[in-house]
Amino acid sequence: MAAAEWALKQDEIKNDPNGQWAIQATASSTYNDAQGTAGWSANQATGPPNVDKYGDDGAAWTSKTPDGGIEWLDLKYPKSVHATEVRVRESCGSGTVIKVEVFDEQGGAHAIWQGNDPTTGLNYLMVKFPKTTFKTDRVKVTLATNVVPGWNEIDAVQLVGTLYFNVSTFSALREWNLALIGSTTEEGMAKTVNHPERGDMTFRTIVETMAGHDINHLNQLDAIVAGFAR
Ligand SMILES: [Ca+2]
Repeated sequence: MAAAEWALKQDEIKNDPNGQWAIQATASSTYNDAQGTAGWSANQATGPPNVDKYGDDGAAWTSKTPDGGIEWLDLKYPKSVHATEVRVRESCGSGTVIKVEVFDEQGGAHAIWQGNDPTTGLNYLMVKFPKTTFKTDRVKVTLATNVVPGWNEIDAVQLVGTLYFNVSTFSALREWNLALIGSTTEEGMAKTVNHPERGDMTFRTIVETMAGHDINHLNQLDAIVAGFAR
C-alpha cells in the first residue's frame, strides 16, 4: 500500500467518531506470562495503536509460545454499542486470526466472522457485518498461531458501532420478519419452541406476543410525538 494511502487509512480509523479502543483485555496466554501493563501482556492490545513498524514489539500482545495453535484475546470497551465493524490491528506475523466474536449483554457469544485472515504486514483485519440488534462492549479475537510461523502480535482492536439502533435498520429487519411470518405454513406456526422465561410456546403465540409488545411501544412513541407537537 502506498505510504499516503496508508496514512489516510490510519487517520480515518483513529478519528472514526463511532470507533472505540479497548480499555481492558485478557488472553489465553502471554509471552513470558506478562501481566498488568508489562510488555506483550493482553493490556498491550488496549488503547489506540502504538506500534508503528511491522515486527516484534512489546507494545503489542502476543501469546506464550509462537506456534502453539489456538490462542485468544478478549477485550472490553467503555461503551456498549450496536456494532457494525471490528478492526484488528496486526503488527507481527499477520494473518492468523480465524474468528471474531462479540458478546451481547447477557454474555452470549455471537461469531461475526470466521475464515482465512488475508492480513499481511502491519495492517488491519477489517471485519464488517450488519449492525447487531443487541448492544456489545466485548470482543473476542481467536487466532491459530501455527498458520504463520513465528510470533503473531496484535497491537490494538477497535470496536465500531452506534449507541442507537436506527429506524432504517429497524425497518429492514421488520420487512424481513414480515416475509418470514408470511411464508410460514400453518404447521410451522403451530410448532412449539422453548422460551427461556415463559416455557413452551407455539411460534404463533410468540409472534402474537411480539406484535402486542410492539403496539404497546408504538402507543408510547405516539404519545412522545404528540408531546413534541404541542
Ligand atoms: Ca498496542
